[in-house]
Amino acid sequence: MEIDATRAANGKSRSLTIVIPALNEEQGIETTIRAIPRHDLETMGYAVQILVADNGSTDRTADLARQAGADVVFEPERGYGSALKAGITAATGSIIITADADATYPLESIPLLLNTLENEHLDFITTNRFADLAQGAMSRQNMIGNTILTLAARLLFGLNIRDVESGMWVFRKDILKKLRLHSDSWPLSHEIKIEACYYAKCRWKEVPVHYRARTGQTKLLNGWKVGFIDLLHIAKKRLVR
Ligand SMILES: Nc1nc2c(ncn2[C@@H]2O[C@H](COP(=O)(O)OP(=O)(O)OP(=O)(O)O)[C@@H](O)[C@H]2O)c(=O)[nH]1
Ligand SMILES: [Mg+2]
Repeated sequence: MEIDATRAANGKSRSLTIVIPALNEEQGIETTIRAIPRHDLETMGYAVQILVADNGSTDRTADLARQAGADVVFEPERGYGSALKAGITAATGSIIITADADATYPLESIPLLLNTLENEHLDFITTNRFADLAQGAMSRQNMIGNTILTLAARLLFGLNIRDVESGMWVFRKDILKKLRLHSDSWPLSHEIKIEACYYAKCRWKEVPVHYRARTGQTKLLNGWKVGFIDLLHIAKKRLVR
């Protein structure tokens, strides 16, 4: 239904939406959106929608996003998970790609990731930032926290994964009906992987990517506290889905 509607509107047979959660990211939002190789993706036959999910920016994030060619969806409930879920729900594409609004994830690699999804008949791709970390891209604290959380997910769920908190995913929208995504905050990042790869048994792969140092201020405050909540959430997810 969605694909047919897109074909009628754009003459394209495939459709994708890039969902970008953003909270006061006026310094990075334009660079992030402009890094999307929209023309190349359209040449590949995709109708492209860029959707910024904003739920509380008090700066020019939304205006700059629209100027750069994105649609903006607003969600009253604050939080990383809440914003992402609102964006994913509003997405018209049959394939969804997520990335932060801070110019860290390699949006120029989207064609490569899509080819991997299509050629290897996958449902879900997650990315491994540790494979190619630029200098200063991840603080020592985040590196330690991410390593502990990844080890917990590997141990508890037997997932062969190296970066359980990566925020860049590529997946078919139709897998959403099989996923139980409860978190409205940071845990959504590992919850979607545990749901897709462990509970829903999707065909998945983790792909190495380049990860750059952030533009603008981090929104991940109280890192150790967030990490502890994440760890509890992973453990709880093993007991109750
Ligand atoms: N809409 C919305 N976006 C959020 C919220 N919290 C975080 N974000 C966005 O989610 C993405 C991830 O947040 P970041 O601050 O980049 O967190 P991180 O990637 O773990 O850490 P650094 O990039 O190292 O700072 C960014 O694009 C944020 O703007 C929120 O409450 N609402
Ligand atoms: Mg970030």
